[in-house]
Amino acid sequence: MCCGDNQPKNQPKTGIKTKSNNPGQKKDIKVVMLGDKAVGKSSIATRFCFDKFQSEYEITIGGVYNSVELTVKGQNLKIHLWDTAGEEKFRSLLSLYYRDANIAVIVYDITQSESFQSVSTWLKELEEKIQKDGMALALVGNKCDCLESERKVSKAMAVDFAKQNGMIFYETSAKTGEGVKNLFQHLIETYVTENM
Ligand SMILES: Nc1nc2c(ncn2[C@@H]2O[C@H](COP(=O)(O)OP(=O)(O)OP(=O)(O)O)[C@@H](O)[C@H]2O)c(=O)[nH]1
Ligand SMILES: [Mg+2]
Repeated sequence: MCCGDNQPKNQPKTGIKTKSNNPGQKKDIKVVMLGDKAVGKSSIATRFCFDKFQSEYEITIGGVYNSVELTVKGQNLKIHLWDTAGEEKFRSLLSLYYRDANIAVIVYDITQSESFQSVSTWLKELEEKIQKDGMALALVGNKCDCLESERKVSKAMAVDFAKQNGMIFYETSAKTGEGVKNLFQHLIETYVTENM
C-alpha cells in the first residue's frame, strides 16, 4: 500500500467510476467518513493514510480529501478518502461528499453513548438523500484504547446493530492503530468482491 497525493482539495470529486474496460488501469473507489464531531474520523483517516496520530483536536471544516493506492484481489485501486465534518453547522454540506460514495464508514466513540445513538440518524440521512444500494457500509467504534471503565457502548450492542443494518463492524483505535488497516482491507475487499 502506498499513500498518494496528499492534496486536500475542498471540492468533492463526483462521478467516480468503479468499472473500466482496461484491466491494467487503476479503478477508483470513493470512501466517505461520517459521524458526530470528535469521534475520531480525521484521526482514523490520518492513521490509514499516513500511519500517524495527533492528540490535539483540530475540528474539520467541510471535508478533507486524501488518496491511497493499493492492490486488492489483483485489482489496482485508488481509494479516494473523504473525511467530513461532524459539527452540526456543516451538516447541510455533507451530501456533496457522500452522494457518489461507494463505501460509507459511520464512526462513533465507544466512550460517548450519544455518538452511538446518532448512528441511526447518519444511516437515515444516507437513506433519505441517496440510493445506498450497492454501497458498502461500516460501523466503527473508535477509541478502543480507552479504559474499560470509560466505555459507554458495549461491543455486543454495536455488533447487533451492525448485523441488523448490513454493516461491517470494527472497533478501532486511531491512537494505537488497532483495527484500522483491517477495517479498510475488509471493507475494500468486500466492495471489490461484490461490485468489480
Ligand atoms: N484515546 C483516543 N483518542 C482519539 C482516538 N481517535 C481520536 N482521538 C482524539 O479525539 C479527538 C477528536 O479526534 P478527531 O479525529 O479530530 O475527530 P473528528 O471525528 O474528525 O472530529 P470533527 O472533525 O469535529 O468531526 C482528538 O483529540 C483525537 O486525538 C483514539 O482512537 N483514541
Ligand atoms: Mg475531523
